[in-house]
Amino acid sequence: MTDKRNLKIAIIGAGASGIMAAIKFREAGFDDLAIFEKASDLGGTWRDNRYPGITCDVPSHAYQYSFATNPNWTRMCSPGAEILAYFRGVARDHGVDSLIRYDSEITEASFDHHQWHLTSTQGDEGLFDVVVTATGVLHHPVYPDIPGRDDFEGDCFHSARWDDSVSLRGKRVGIIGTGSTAIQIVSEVIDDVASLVLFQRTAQWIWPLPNRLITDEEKELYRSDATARQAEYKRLTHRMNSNFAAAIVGENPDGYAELEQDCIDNLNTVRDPELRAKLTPDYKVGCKRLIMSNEFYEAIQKPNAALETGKIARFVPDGIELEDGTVQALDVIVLATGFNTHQFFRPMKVMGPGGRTIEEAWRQRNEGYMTVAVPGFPNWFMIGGPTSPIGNFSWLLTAETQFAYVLKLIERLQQPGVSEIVPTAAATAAFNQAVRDRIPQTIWATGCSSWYIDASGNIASWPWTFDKFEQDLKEPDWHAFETA
Ligand code: NA7
Repeated sequence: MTDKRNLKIAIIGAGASGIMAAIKFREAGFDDLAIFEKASDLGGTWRDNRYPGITCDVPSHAYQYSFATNPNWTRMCSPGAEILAYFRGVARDHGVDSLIRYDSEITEASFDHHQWHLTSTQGDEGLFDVVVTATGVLHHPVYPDIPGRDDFEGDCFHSARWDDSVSLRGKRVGIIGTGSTAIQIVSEVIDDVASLVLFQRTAQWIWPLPNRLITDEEKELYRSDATARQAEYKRLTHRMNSNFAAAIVGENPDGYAELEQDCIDNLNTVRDPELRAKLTPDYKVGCKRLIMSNEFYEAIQKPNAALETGKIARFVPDGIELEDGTVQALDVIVLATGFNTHQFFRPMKVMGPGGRTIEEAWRQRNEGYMTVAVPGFPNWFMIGGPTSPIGNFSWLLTAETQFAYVLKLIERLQQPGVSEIVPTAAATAAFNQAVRDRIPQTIWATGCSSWYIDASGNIASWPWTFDKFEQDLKEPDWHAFETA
């Protein structure tokens, strides 16, 4: 690196993607790095989500970094605390934890004279040649637009803001929402609570993934044989990306038919026809992010469980009132109502050259080039930008793929006479037109609401296979970029 320009780099976010980015930057020889983290701990969504029963919905031997495979995963889909400990351990072992500036939320970024000027909640953070945002997807909790929440006299909190001081044991518990989070909570707490009411607005398809324990023999093998560990990582990521995800985007019809049948068979294990009818979705398998559980249907059939499909009218002091006037009396209400996945790094105020803001650039819709960069915002790169693969893919492999591509762009900035790199408006328009042309063929466009769809109705996920994603991001098309 002696004759190359050493760049001053800011990474925003110390979750899974930010930690990976710092490690990879170091490996590539960049040493002037800072990671800004708004909270006082690392781990992103795994720090924020601590609800009972939390596991990843991607198998652990696939939901890990390719360069730090862990032999000690305890389950097929390991618990959240174990995943958080993994990220903590990797950050520490690679020495990037010391780069994190905690309690420093970047509030403003403005570009001038080839550099980004960052301001955080701590004050002026100075100038950086490059900014990489790693601000995650499942990050901004959505609170339901149901009136009267403050009127409720019991405890009420969002699943991503779990209140550890509240015990559910022996209580009358209400859970709003039927996403992956709610399904995991119900399955975990049903035997502890006096009664549980699950408020369902939309039924979900559930794939019966058994979350088996990984045996001591398997762990021993993975500990002693790094090749076996890598092989398991490759086998699972391939199965997810090439089979499962291809089925979801319409390129593996046999795989899709099998998936659909598995979900139908799973639903048919529900014994009471009335309950089964209520739990039957009216949209296609995979339209919403598919839920993995082989415990939920058993849990919701227990005598102390009830599925409430009546429309919620309001919170009342005693619990929740439905539109027909019935009141469900409750001690604790959990809002498992999901996340705003279209915020990206906002509310940060980002101003490109000439003061043009990201809000102006994204007025119509959030759009970038190849999921990582935005025209008019030089040297600003995103891990997990608009159109990233979010439809039941492994986020970590997505992040690594994006980072490898971004690194090639950043290395351009080390060449003499190059201080800025940015995608062209034309290449970005062509990319997004291709996305819009492909979207109608995907399962997500077949008629359901989901967190893949933004407020204007645009479907935000990569609409092709994961194999194509990896292929397209292998090497930048340099004609799609301008340098200065
Ligand atoms: P999700 O999957 O976005 O689920 C949120 C749930 O909350 C969903 O069932 C919503 O119903 C429901 N919801 C949201 N607002 C309301 C109101 N106002 N009234 C009733 N029900 C409501 O979030 P999760 O946290 O479960 O999972 C997010 C991801 O984390 C998941 O996909 C995995 O990747 C891990 P709707 O379906 O919109 O009718």
